[in-house]
Amino acid sequence: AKRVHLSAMSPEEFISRIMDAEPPEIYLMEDLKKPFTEASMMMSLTNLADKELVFMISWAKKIPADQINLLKCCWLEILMLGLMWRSVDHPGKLIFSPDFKLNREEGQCVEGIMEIFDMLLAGTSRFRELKLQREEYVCLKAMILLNSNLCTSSPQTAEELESRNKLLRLLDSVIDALVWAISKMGLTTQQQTLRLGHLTMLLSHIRHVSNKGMDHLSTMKRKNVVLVYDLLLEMLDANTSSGSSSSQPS
Ligand code: AOE
Repeated sequence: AKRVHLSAMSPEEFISRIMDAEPPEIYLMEDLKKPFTEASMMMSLTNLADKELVFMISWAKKIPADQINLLKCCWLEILMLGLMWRSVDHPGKLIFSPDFKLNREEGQCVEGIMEIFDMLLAGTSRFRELKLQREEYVCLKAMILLNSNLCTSSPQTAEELESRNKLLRLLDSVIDALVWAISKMGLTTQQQTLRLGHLTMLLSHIRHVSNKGMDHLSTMKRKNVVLVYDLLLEMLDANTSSGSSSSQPS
């Protein structure tokens, strides 16, 4: 029963499968030495991201597509959407983990990061305004994964064409599931259509912030502010030409 095609399921079943695939709550488990320095803040952020990536890979495997290649494009978008979801009930704060929360008022210490902080807070407020539901959140996350490659890949071989078609069918199922989740909310048909539009438009904001964040991380790495290692490094390298791992001592 485990190998049942996700695209052959009812929207309800589909959502319950992707809800089951949700990663657990992750703790940073570090003594945060305050005041933060640029290096210690970046180290905490990247340590957390690194831990989350391990669980993100197991999550993506349960949404059967070409997971690793897809994740290379969208891992930071997925981290950011997760961060917004955890922070949605805490105006003005970003809840990285139960033991790592940051306020806007805590001020500036990492160069260039407050712009990203504010764009994340703005997206979070928008989700709060919309009263984002858990079912919608898991659908949006799967949509980011499945959509990440579609506009950049032009299939060359029969295999690539096949995998692209599979991706498109899965994406259709996720959209159906999102539509179903919205239809449970007791809105008029027009309100449902508008909500679908507003939710999907937020994905364009997330893509934008993620691109900014990717540039930021590669700059921090190039300036040796932070040592980016293993998994995170591999994911960063996939996004930047300047991210070559050979430029950093191991
Ligand atoms: C890590 C885990 C996660 O779940 C999400 C994100 C999203 C953004 C990522 C970050 C991460 C990993 C590291 C990245 C960053 C974007 C750019 C950076 C990739 O290279 C989080 C972005 C938001 C970061 C906000 C940090 C605020 C720091 C300023 C606050 C401050 O200065 N304080 C608290 C210290 C005050 C003492 C002076």
